[in-house]
Amino acid sequence: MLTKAQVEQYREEGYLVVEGVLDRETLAEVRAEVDRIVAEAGKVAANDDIYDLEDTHSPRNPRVRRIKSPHKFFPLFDALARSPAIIGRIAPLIGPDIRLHGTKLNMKAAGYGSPVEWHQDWAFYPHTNDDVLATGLYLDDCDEANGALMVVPGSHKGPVWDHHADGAFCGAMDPESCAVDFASARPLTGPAGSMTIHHVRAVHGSALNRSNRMRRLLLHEYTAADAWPLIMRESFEDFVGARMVAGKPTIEPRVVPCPIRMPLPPAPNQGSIYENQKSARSRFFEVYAEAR
Ligand SMILES: O=C(O)CCC(=O)C(=O)O
Repeated sequence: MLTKAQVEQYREEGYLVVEGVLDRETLAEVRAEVDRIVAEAGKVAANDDIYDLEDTHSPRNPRVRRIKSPHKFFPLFDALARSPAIIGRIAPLIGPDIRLHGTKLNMKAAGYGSPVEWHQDWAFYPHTNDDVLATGLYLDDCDEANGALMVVPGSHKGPVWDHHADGAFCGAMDPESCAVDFASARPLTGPAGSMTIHHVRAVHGSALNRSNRMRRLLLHEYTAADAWPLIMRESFEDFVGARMVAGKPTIEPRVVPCPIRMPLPPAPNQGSIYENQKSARSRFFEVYAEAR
């Protein structure tokens, strides 16, 4: 389900955009479920297992930044993470035996949706090999104005950058001390229903949504079954069972030389990348408070 040119682009540049992955009906169904979940956010005052909230959230004025791990709580999202439309497109990149690492739905609401600072997913969850990637389904048409995901091409072949500040993990690169040409970053734009794919080592981030349009991105993180995490956070039964979305598990990890930095000691602010990044030394993207 990917052309040879798409596979080559992924290998060379570390990212892809594939249009038309979600058909109109599925898109409508997913959007309706998201609206339902967001409508419930008025009942919560603080971050919990499901909601990651904008700093400006209040029960009266609900502002959801992320729905965390939607596949764990809502069957529609579990089914989506296993769907042939996605698995068929990533198998040519990481092989037929595939494990789901995690899911998250970043909302980036119109007018104030938070930026995500430059980072590499590899800095959060290093594995024994880097046949690991994330897909992102756009639930809205996405362009640069509403906060497209941006990837620095070729950065997946480079170093793993320091994601620490003041002696602890902060989930963000320091834009002032990294030798990365952020100006070369490509915006991954596309109509609703498109899917982005980025390599686990690719440097990526996204800006504040200053447009009057939402930008919802449903991210799925997948690994080759023989890529074992260097920090195991979930049960072995799940690891070889429910989290397998295609093919067979193995207890023989494939180990390849890759640059690694451990995300330790843990970030002082826990709960999500947005919380982790609050302890970053400097920011690249403007935030809502400054934009007003
Ligand atoms: O939502 C985005 O634009 C970026 C998401 C991302 O990189 C993350 O949540 O790790």
